[in-house]
Formats: sequence, C-alpha cells, structure tokens
Amino acid sequence: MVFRKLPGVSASGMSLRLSQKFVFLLFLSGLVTLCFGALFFLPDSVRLKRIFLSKSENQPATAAGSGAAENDAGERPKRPREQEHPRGVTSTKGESGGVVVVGGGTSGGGGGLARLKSLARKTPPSYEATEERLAGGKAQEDLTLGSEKASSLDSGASFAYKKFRRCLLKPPLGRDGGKPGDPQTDKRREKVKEMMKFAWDNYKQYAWGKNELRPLTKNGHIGNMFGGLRGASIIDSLDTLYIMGLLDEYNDAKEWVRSNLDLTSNGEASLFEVNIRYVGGLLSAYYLTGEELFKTKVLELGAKLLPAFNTPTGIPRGVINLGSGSSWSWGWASAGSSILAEFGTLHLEFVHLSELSGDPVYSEKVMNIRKLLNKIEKPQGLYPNFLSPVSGNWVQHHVSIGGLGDSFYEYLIKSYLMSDKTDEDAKNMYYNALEAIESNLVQKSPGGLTYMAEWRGGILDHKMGHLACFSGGMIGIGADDGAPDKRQHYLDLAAEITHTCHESYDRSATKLGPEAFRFDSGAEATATRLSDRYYILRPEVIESYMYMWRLTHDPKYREWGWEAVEALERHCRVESGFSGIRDVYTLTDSHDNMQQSFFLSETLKYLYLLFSDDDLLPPEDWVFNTEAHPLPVVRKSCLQDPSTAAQDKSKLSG
Ligand code: DMJ
Repeated sequence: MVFRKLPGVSASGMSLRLSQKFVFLLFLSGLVTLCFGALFFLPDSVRLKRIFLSKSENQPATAAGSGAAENDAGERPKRPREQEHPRGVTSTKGESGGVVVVGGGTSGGGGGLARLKSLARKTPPSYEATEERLAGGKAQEDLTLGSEKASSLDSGASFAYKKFRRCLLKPPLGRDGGKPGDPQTDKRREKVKEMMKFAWDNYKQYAWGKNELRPLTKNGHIGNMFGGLRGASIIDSLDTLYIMGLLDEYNDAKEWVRSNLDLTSNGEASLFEVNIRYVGGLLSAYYLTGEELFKTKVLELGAKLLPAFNTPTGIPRGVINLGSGSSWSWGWASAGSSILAEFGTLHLEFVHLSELSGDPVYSEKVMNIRKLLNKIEKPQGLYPNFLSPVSGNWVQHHVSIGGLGDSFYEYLIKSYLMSDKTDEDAKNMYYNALEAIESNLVQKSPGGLTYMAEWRGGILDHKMGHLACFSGGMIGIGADDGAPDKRQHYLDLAAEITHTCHESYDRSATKLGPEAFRFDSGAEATATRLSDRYYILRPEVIESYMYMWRLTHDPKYREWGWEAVEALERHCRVESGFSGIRDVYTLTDSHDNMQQSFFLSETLKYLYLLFSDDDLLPPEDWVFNTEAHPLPVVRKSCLQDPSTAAQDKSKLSG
C-alpha cells in the first residue's frame, strides 16, 4: 500500500503545517484537563486520587469536613449539610477545627451523637489555641472590638462576652498557662496535674454523673445537699480542668453539662452548697471559656434560688426545694434560724447573676442582707452565727471564724475586691469585723502559736477548726486595703495563722491536719477528741499557703504545699481515687471512702496555683469564690465604656 504524500506533511509524518500543529496541541491539552478534572469525581478511597491530589485539597476545610470519615461510605455528597447530624444537633467549627456539638439532642442523638462526640475528641482544641482564640492570645491587650482580632473570637462568644474580656487587665491564663520557670516547681505542678487527672478519671469511670466518687467501693455518691441536682464533681471540676489544660476531660465535662445537667429537679437542696458549687462553677466556666451554654444554665439555676429569699426579712432560709420554691431552716439550727456562713456567702455569685442577666433582682437580694447585717447591733462588734429570718435578730451568741461563720468574712473582703474596690460598705464591714475578731478571738498559745478561738457569749473555746485556716489567706489579701499603717501588721497576722495551721499538719503522724485542733489542757495545735481527728481532703490550709506564696514569695509556702502533696499521695491516694482518712494521728490508714468534690475544685486547684507563676488568674482580675471558682472583677466603668480599657491597662503597667 502506497501512502500518498499529503501536502505539508513530511515523509516521516512529523512535519505538520503550523495551523495543524496548533489544532493538535489544543486537542491534546483539552484531553489532559478533562482527565485531571475527572479525578475530583472519584471517591476519596481511590488511590489514584490520593496520589494526584494534595492532602489539603483532599480534605474539606469546613467543620462538616470533620465528617470526612463519612465520605468513605460515599454518603456525604448525596446529603445536604444540615442532614449530616442527628435531629436537633448541628455542628459548628469549634476550637482549632474540632467539631463542637451545639443545640439540643439530649437523647435523640443516639449513636450519631456518640460518633460526633468521638470525632470531636479526636481533635481536641489545643490549650494554647483555645486560650489564644478566646483571649486574643498574647496580643490580648491589642484586642479592640470590631478589629480583625475581635472577629476571630469564637463565633459562639457573645458581644457582651467579648466586651468583658476586653475589660480584663491581663490574659487570664498568663503568658504560658502559668508555667513556672524553674524545673523543680514545674515538675511539682505536673504532679498535681497528674493527681487531678487520676481523681477525674476514676470519678468518670465509677461515678460519672453522680455527685461524688466513693473510691473504695468504686461507685457514686449522691447525698442530700444538692436536692435532685447531679454531677457536683463535674461542675466543680470544669475550671480546674480548663486551667490545667486537661481539655479532653474539660470537653467531656462540658458535654455532660449540655446533655445531662437537669435543672428541673424537685429535691431539697442547701442554698449555700448549690450556690458555691453549681452557680460558682458554672459562672467561672462561662467567664473563662465564653461558652454560652454555661451562662444559659447558670441563669436558669439562679432563677430557681430566688424563692428562698421570700421571708419576712429577706434573709433566706438554708434549705430550698428547687422545684416548688418552698424553703425552710435546717432542723439542727436553733429556733428556725439561718446560718451566717450560708446567707452571708451569696454575694459574689449573685452580683454576677445580675451582671449576666441584666436583672438587678439578684444584687438587690444580697444587698438587702448586707443592709440588715450592717444595721443590726453586734455584740462586741462580732457577728454571731445564727440569725432569725423572721425577726432579723441574732438567735444566740456563738461566734466562729471556722464552720458556721467562715465564708461570711471572706465574702466581705472579696466583695470589695470584686467591685474594683468601689464597694465601701463591704470594705468597712470587713475591717470593723476584723478589728472585733482581733480584740476578742485572736489568741497566742503558751508555745507562741497564734490562733483564732471560738466565742460563746463572751466565753472563749480554745479550739480552731480546719475550716478557720482559710483566714490566713483572707487576712493576707486584705492587707493592702486597710489603714496604711496596718499593712505589715495584717501580713504578719496572716503569716502567723498560716504557720499555726501548718503546725497542725506537722504535728500529726500523717502530716495531714485534723478537722479541729485545740490549745487547752496542754494541747497545742493538736486534736484532743477522737471525733476531731479526721481529714476529708479539705483545702483551707493549702489555700492559705497559695495566697501567702503570692503575697510574700517566701519559698517555705511552696515547701509546705509539697509536704501536703506527699502526704496526700501516701495516705489518701487509693487504687481508684482519693479518699479522706479517719485519723491523721495513725499511720494505719482508715479511709472514709469519699472523694469530695471540693478536692477537685479547691485543694488541687490551689496546689496547682501554688506551683504556677503568679500570672495564672492574676488577682487584679479575679477573685475566688469560697469553692475556689474564679470570678472576674466587675469593672463597671469599662463595661459601660470599653474605650477606658486601654487607660486601665496602661495604669497597671505604669
Ligand atoms: C468547701 O465547700 C468550701 O470551701 C466551703 O466554704 C467550706 N467547706 C468546703 C471545704 O472544706
């Protein structure tokens, strides 16, 4: 067969005319484009696709893309996005790209919800990323509303929340989560974090959703302090987990609050306990993270507490039915009285409930208590522990800085500090009360130990409770704001009381302190009664170490804190959690089988802070409620006019 030579084509067939070459090339490039484009329509699992397309092209960039696992089933492209999740549950791009489940779906989610949760857990938000995002990170000072930084905050954080963050003087978690510079302190802090994780993991495994863990019998405890409310250990742990950077655990806690915290309970609860643990815990979780969920829950709960104030004087009774709103006094409180440490420990939380809700009713309720207490006659300037909510008179004259009285005094000075030092009534009441305490209750033992005795109608009981040991820290943080010439005196008094409380630990075989210790019949900071020898993981002594460390930087406070860590490890750590012990004076431990929720909220948090740099939850911005939940200072002028934030910050650095 003879090929005819075409015009313009060489014998080899390669010599085409220019126009023919152009058409051929055009056809070829079209073919290549088509083939490459077809790759996009192949399922993700086809190897060819993975070879040719880069990783970033292969993964959807949106949160819905976290459901990339679903692509393998080839389902996703067929479904519109809103149908990807169980009914009532939508997803949004969460912290650093993880899926955050929002919306309803308490039970309807079934396996789908569980799967979403596990997806969320696969990519937990990094500690730094979360804080960076919420605080505007290291550049928090530059955060201005409407700027790029502000708009990069979590879309779930409300405008009001962003405004609040802008009024803080410093980043809440410091430069590096409070990581201390020196390696030994850092190691100690890591140890405390490990203790928290151990306590939490065991609670989660054996008592999830109950109020507290029973670590010996490996089950949950409900008790009767919180009415029908559950999950006290979860609510009490939220902020501790968060500041320690235990974010998987924090996320589990948050999801429990979202799906399981039932506030429609009908049980009889202690107004005081619900307030300091649940209201305090939810408030601080909200202020630290900006999660609107916590705000919604705390406002719902706060409203349920209001009926307790429906008494002739407005002084609330101790017990409230959260369902019906009816309230009554504790059976053991004489003549139907209310307890000073209970109705006097609502102020910080209720001021914040008004701030968040915009409803002054909460502030009004606690201001009314304040007014009555300010007006009423006080024996020797002291505040007795029992008051009638009907007549507004003292019921008997027992005064104590420990149980029944303690946190009333704490809340006076903290109300002043939390008000950005504007609440003059609180300040005056605090320093007047302290003067009366010093004249009537503060004693020196023959061995030179300073202690707070109890007062019964003018007669002293030379006993100091473990609970009263918080007062070292309290007097320390109030030292700056009393009469200028008394500053050193208060610091010395705070140090002496903290020293006495340390002695109560040091004089026991276990190096843990008893519930109460005495200074009579030859005793000095030791328990003389069998019934006072127990230790239930209480925080007060460690709380004072933490404040005194921050105020003085005397290394002995960190050493004392470490002694406590070692003693807790030796005597309270059991196979499945931490337990109180029945006798601090014997080395054969008898455990009480209870991991108190305040161990996670207070004891471990104060230890962690003790071994952290001072810029973790700095005192310029935060006060701790009596359950160690950090609440922010209310800067009224800044909140009303955020442009003053910059001035406040420059004053601080100046
Ligand atoms: C905590 O619940 C609080 O600190 C309260 O003010 C006193 N008792 C416990 C801890 O001991």
